Amino acid sequence: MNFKSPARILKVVMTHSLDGTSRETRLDLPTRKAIKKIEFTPEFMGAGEYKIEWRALGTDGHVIKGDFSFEVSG
Ligand SMILES: [Cu+2]
Repeated sequence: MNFKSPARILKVVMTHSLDGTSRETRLDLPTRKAIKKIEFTPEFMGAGEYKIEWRALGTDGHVIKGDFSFEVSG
């Protein structure tokens, strides 16, 4: 994940869905510092849909959030 300006990550949740079953995993944060780039290597759960939801605190004090999804076919 990349940010235009430094942000402090507060929370990242990965939801894995397959055949109507979903499992949420809260990812461990690699740092508590304000950063512009952060990398995660979450546990691979095989085929299905993955949704990553994140929340961060910008240097201006505003909370920013977003999400993205991808699918693994198999
Ligand atoms: Cu702001």
